[in-house]
Amino acid sequence: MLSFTSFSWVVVLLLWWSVTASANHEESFSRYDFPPGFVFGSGTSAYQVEGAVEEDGRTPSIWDTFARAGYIHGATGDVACDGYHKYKEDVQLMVETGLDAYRFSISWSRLIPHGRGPVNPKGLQYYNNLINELIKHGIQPHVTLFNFDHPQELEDEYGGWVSRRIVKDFTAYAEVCFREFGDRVRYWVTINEPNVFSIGGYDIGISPPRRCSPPFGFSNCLRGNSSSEPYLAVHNILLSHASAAKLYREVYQVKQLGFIGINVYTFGILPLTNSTEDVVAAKRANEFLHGWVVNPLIFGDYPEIMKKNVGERLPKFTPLQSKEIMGSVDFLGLIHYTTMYIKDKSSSLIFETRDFNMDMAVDLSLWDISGASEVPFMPWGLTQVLELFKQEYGNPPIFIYENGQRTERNTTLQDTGRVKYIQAYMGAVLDAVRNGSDTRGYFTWSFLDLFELLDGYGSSYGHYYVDLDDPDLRRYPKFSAHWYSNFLKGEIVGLKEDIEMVSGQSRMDPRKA
Ligand SMILES: *[C@@H]1O[C@H](CO)[C@@H](O)[C@H](O)[C@H]1NC(C)=O
Ligand SMILES: *[C@@H]1O[C@H](CO)[C@@H](O)[C@H](O)[C@H]1NC(C)=O
Ligand SMILES: *[C@@H]1O[C@H](CO)[C@@H](O)[C@H](O)[C@H]1NC(C)=O
Ligand SMILES: CC(=O)N[C@H]1CO[C@H](CO)[C@@H](O)[C@@H]1O
Repeated sequence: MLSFTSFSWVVVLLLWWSVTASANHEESFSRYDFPPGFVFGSGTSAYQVEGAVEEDGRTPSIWDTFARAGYIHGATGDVACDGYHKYKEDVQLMVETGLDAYRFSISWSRLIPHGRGPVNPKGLQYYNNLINELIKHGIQPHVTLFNFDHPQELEDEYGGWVSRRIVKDFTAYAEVCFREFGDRVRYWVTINEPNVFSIGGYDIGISPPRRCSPPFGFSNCLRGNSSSEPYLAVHNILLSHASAAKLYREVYQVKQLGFIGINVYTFGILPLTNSTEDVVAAKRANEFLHGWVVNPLIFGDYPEIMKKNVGERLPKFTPLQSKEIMGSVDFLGLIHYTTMYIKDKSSSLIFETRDFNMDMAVDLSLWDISGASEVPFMPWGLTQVLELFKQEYGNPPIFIYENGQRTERNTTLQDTGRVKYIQAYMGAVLDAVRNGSDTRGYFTWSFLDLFELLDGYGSSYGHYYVDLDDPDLRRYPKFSAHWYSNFLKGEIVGLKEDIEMVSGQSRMDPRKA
């Protein structure tokens, strides 16, 4: 039963990268229906795109260790898209696509190979080159400092995010980035998705650093504690974020005039039935999944229901920490792919040994993995999330930093399903913006077909197909690249004829033949 509960988390995490489907949001709009200055972009992350993992002084991150141990069926980011060498070519594709902005992350172990101490001049040069190339072409860099890939040395030395020692090292790393790149980078995200990172890496152990404890783990974790470490990791992440944000604001923001935020993974959440239990459970799921990260940033503390259900395992903020965390974001980055139904499972609270999911006390087992690729997508779930952030959290500025559709890799360049998905979700963002949400940008995931976390090269979200059989890893635009490009140039999308054209092409998709 306990492992079944954890099994549910795998379902959720699978959905994290496996949403595909069809829908028909028929409203037509163009980018000019969004507020002036609204930014459209696309993203990647360091380990997923750069390759060159042993080049020019970079040392392994926890993702290198995990992938090389074979957990992604042998796939690794050793070469990935070779973005380290092909950045100029890729920026050229961004120019052709017409992106306003590009979201990427910095590899901590490329910039500071031992986690702290000397900066690697070659790493510095690479990110300077990339940033300069973007700026030269008028593309805004949006930079994430931590995208799941801290240096393996820090994991070995003190356990990475489960140790308070990481606060100092992360802050020093962030300072190097602010100091070296902040004259050109105005949008900083400290940490990507602490909620998903902790559940995957510290509760069920299906992603690095692969810490977990029986009966919750999926792999035989060598260390960890699924009952307490997910909470500890998020706590240290929040303290690290607050520390870096404080430094940025006190020393750099005044002259660099940038903005700092954090990313949170969000689900649209609906009660399975209208029973009081399920409605309350849906609210609880919101508090656990989103409030865990966002409440401390907005209100200075974890949600009451988490304190109640998690008890002593939930670390506490001192009054000073609470004060420093509260308000430590200029904006929130949201990652969003899907909506899920919530069924109450308060019965899990009678067990002494619990993990995050049991503390949340909801039953996620109704998610069907086999049907995942056919789940109808629910763009209004994103409108609902944006409404929730507006109403519960005082309408902070928001960037949607990831949204996109998974398909199998290399089935076709005619990714018409992806176009329908993106168009529908953009429409959902527009609905929220029209009702007052302070959303300021929308970024698709991903610019290229890259090394997908947990799935290697088996699936793709990209606008550009990367031919892995070609030694030059040539990039080919998919239909969604052309479509996005036209949208970015001001074309109206969502017209009836577009949809017919799109569905006509989708019938040629071999998977549906
Ligand atoms: C996990 O941590 C909790 C709280 O510190 C402790 O009570 C429990 O015994 C630990 N479990 C394991 C498997 O180490
Ligand atoms: C719950 O109630 C609302 C409003 O009455 C209704 O629209 C919806 O269909 C109900 N949902 C379920 C699952 O019964
Ligand atoms: C629009 O915003 C108002 C004010 O926040 C809110 O009461 C209302 O529910 C929102 N409408 C929708 C459809 O979400
Ligand atoms: C490895 C593989 O399946 N390659 C295919 C990718 O898609 C192109 C275009 O459809 C095919 O020509 C390749 O054979």
